[in-house]
Amino acid sequence: MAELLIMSGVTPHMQERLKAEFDLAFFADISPEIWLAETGSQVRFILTDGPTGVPADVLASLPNAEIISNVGVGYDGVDTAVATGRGIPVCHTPNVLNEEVATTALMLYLACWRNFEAEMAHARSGRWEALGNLPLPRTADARTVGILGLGRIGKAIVAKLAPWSPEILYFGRSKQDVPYRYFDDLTEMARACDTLINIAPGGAATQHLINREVMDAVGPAGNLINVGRGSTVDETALIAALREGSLGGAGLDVYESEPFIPQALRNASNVVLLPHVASASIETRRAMGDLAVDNLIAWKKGEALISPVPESASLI
Ligand code: NAP
Ligand code: 8YV
Repeated sequence: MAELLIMSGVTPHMQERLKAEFDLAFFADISPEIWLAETGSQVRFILTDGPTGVPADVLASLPNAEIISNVGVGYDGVDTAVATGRGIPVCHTPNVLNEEVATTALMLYLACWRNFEAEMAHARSGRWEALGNLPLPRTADARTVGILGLGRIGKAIVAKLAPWSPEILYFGRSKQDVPYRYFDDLTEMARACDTLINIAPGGAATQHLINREVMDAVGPAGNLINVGRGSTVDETALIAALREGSLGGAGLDVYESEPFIPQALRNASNVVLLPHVASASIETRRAMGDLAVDNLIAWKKGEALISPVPESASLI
């Protein structure tokens, strides 16, 4: 039997817990076409993560799938319309990663404004002794920060930025009851801020929302921080804007075609790059893994799901 198909995202700790409850099959170990045709009907439960999701052809080959549990809060790799249409709820891991992701956003913010990557390389290389100091960077204090996606993590980012006394602006589909200036136009917010932080979900609705016009509006003295999804930023336009200096700098954790990072970004001196590690601490990944496993066990036992995505509400 292969009742739980593990697409990705499993850790040894999660595997121990899952082994006690389910018969496991690992997508990495199978030849998908043959296996799915012969064994796909046995699969009732699916575990995956943000980058992998559940490809449409795989889901279509699992006629008895009952639930998808996603290790990660972003679930743009899962087609929730198809899942809902088939009566399959999707679960994710909100809240347990808010602080970790916010810490990463803060580190990128500080690194960009204070030119930390170049300063660290300067110290390590011995060039300080030979050449003296680098040109002075700009301060991280009292900036005007525009948040695209003032949700759970967006609010944690705002809280972590507080000691740097920023003015906070935000853009989203709806105005919230918060003491920050709301914009219903992203370009207008970009014009008003000197740091644009993206922490909105990926997917069709936010595809390339941060386009060249928005980047130019942030401007030559501004920084773009992306800890949301790579798909939200037009990466080709970003490379051009950084090269031409119409956008001052960028701090990036996510990219359009992960794990590929375009060489032009890797060569650019005005960017700070991370390999999609915003939630990547031992403690936070364990909490995310436990929540993803808890959802699967709850479902198997016929108990209420702990953290279904909003699109699954009609199924619960
Ligand atoms: P959340 O609480 O649902 O917040 C999402 C925010 O985005 C909301 O404020 C929402 O506001 C806004 N939003 C949603 N759709 C939008 C649209 N089409 N246009 C403009 N704004 C939109 O989610 P969260 O828990 O904070 O997580 C946010 C995202 O961060 C995840 O979906 C994931 O993609 C990303 N993330 C990345 C990492 C990483 O490792 N880099 C880690 C965790 C999360 P409105 O509803 O008012 O529009
Ligand atoms: C994870 C993420 O790195 O939660 C998310 O949306 O992007 C990250 O926390 C990813 O889902 C892999 O588990």
